[in-house]
Amino acid sequence: MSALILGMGASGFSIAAHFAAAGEGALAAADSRARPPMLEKMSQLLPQVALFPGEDFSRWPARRFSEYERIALSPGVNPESVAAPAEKITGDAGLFFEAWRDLQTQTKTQTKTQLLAATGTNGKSATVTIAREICRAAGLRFDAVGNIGEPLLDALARWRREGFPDAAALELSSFQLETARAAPLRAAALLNVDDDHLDRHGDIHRYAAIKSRIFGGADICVANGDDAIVSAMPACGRRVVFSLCDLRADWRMRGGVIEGPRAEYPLAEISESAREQPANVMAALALADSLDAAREPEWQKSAAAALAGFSGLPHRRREVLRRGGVLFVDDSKATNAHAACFALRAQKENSVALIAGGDGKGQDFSSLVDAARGRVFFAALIGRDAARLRDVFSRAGARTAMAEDMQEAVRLAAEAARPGATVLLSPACSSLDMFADYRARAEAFRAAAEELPETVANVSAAAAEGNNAAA
Ligand code: UMA
Repeated sequence: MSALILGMGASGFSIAAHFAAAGEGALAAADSRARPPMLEKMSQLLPQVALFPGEDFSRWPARRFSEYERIALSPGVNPESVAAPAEKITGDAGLFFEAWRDLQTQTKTQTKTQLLAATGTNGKSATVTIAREICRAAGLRFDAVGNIGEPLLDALARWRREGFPDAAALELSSFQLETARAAPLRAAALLNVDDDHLDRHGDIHRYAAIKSRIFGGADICVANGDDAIVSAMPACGRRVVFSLCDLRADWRMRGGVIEGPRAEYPLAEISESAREQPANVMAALALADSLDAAREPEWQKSAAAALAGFSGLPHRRREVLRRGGVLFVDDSKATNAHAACFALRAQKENSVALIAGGDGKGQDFSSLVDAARGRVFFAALIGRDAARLRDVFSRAGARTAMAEDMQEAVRLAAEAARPGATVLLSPACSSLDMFADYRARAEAFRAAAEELPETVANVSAAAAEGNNAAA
């Protein structure tokens, strides 16, 4: 079967390798960038794939696509930008589930691995990571893969080589779900639906409908009872509800204790990183609880130990360094306003010199006004949506400045900050207009902070004192 792969990033490479390993016929890959990230790796390791970098395939006529039987999209490629019939289009998640079904139908390759998955506007990475920690603490071989980092098809190839885990949690984005059909999952969690990616999905109803696909083939559907959109979604499998306010939910909060069907976890006994995201913890507990291993007598004890030891995610409110009494915090993973609000609300009064901006993906930023008011005294703004954010933070009473790049933003924020303040990178935007991904953005932040002279905040402190207080 011939196939065209669109996008030569991490997923594009994994799709090409998957097709090549399956011995598929004519393979080609295209990317709008002249030097896409995986160009060299693909030409070296997959010489059978014809490569078309620097091609704006959104302008290709239908006949260019008709040469191929399948068109496999990287998550970042909008299906609507491709003039190919919908039935030919697939993506990495669609191919992963197809391959998974094939594995299960042949006795020789059947695996006992139980698949879990999570989606939602925010908290997906935290949820699959907490589920992984819980399961590993119980002695399971358990991987968290997908949107969190390792592409699904790379994980599948690795499992084929090295052996399948006991269970795995797939982090799935709306981009991946958009091109996938019902997934054969033991349990799927839908965490929340908020304004994000609306430049791609049009409106929140369409975005929500795509997210709800995660429930399509799941035996157990874990739903956030506190999210009105999620609560209204139909579930095919057994519904398990988690809620911070509803005492009738399967997983609920009562007097500072997370209560589940068979176990209780007092918040006081779990780590600070886990305690500050109780909804994600409940979703992870509910997912993990769907596994056969959760019936073991020691399960609750090991889950409690995992929650006590959970230290958070990389690039999520992580302290990077201190310079001249100013703390630099990396929250680069906050790619939408919802996530940035969460980081801001945890900050002290009048303490934040914020760095925000990038590609806002058509979001409504207005929720940031309240979260920033009284906390953010200065905002350095970068990227495509810097001007829109300048209005938002001005409305919140902060001084603002536009910066060309991360280095300038860090310098401006550090100069505005007095000792005791926090320079917080919490962009509320995707990084793709300026960086390869949010990790590269975090690296640029760290590098710029490390380059600052030790004295930068102190030197400007006297001048800034009045400013900060006045802001
Ligand atoms: N490209 C085009 N034309 C387009 C769009 C993209 O040619 O219209 C090309 C780009 O030039 C680039 C390549 O496609 O060379 C990139 O493909 P991609 O954007 O799909 O990114 P990947 O590198 O394959 O990474 C993807 C996810 N990225 C996106 O969904 C945008 C990664 O999630 C994920 O970790 C990785 O697959 C492995 O599964 C990142 C992300 O930002 C973290 N996700 C979004 C989010 O979490 O909000 C959904």
